[in-house]
Amino acid sequence: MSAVEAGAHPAEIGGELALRMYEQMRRIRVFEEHVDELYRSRKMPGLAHLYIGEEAVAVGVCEALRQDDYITSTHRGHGHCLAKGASVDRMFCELLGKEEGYCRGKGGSMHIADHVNGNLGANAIVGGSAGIATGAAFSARARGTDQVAVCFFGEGALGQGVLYEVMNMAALWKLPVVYVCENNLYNEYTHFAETTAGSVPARAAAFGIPVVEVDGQDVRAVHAAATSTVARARKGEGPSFLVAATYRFSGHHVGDVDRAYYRRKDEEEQWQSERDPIALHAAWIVAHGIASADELERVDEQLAGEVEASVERALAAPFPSPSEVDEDVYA
Ligand SMILES: Cc1ncc(C[n+]2csc(CCOP(=O)(O)OP(=O)(O)O)c2C)c(N)n1
Repeated sequence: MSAVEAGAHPAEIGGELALRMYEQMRRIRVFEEHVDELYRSRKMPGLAHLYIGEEAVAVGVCEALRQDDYITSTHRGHGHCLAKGASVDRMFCELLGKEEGYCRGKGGSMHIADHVNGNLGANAIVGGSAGIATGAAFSARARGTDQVAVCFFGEGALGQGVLYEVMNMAALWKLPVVYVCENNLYNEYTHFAETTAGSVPARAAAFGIPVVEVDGQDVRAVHAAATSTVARARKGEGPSFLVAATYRFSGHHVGDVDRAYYRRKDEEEQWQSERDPIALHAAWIVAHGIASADELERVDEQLAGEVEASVERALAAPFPSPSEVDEDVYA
């Protein structure tokens, strides 16, 4: 791999993988639409940061991983969790504060971890998971396994020093870690051009870490880029830095409804109508004769039913007993 490789080449993928990636992206989309609705109808305590629009990044990357590979996530983490295999039921239970949730209802949206599937957790601290992912990669090396760690982060984390400390170590020690920068253009309510000096790929290139820049709305391109960077890490050739160009279709969080003061409505509409990763992948599936539009619609209907049933179960599920209020809580 060259120092900076512009654009991964979408690999030819089989129909089974193409359909699985479609289904996974749709599952995330429907899940997130319900989260928004739960917030608006005041059934969900607290806030959540929706991943709608960015689904191809989590799915393209996680489909290139094994179950025992690690990921670390962010405050915008539902898509990463689901793409790595988390249970929709337990995710909704966690968001609604229920006992069956991943943190027994005490963590909420930004603290979901799923160790069985290698998900070391969401993280409310911007850039906070870079050290955890690099540590997991160090641990895999020390234990002599061939596991890989993927660190998802937004471009806002490029301003955090820890990222540069750990990239330095990962490069020196050839650790099996892939840094995945999801550049959705905005750090909260500020365009990243106002917070980020110089060039994004140059940051990793400075450590001799190979960079791949990819269209984050193209799930097959993301998958191809992830497959090559993960293979490189697994072979012991060291870290990579993957920059995925993407966009969040809704607000910074569910309560960020009036956002015209920081980004134009027509910009949002253009991304939604022309760059929706699910619509783009669906069109590709149909054009390649893998499934018809009707068949995809049936997948959508089945998923909608499953996720709806899961919300209903979570709403009816019990809260933890008040006597457990100080259990599993660390300060
Ligand atoms: C260390 C730290 N500083 C500030 C914040 C407040 N904060 C929460 S999200 C966010 C912006 C994050 O932008 P980015 O990393 O690009 O992720 P995105 O929200 O776009 O997915 C900020 C500044 C925080 N959570 N942690």
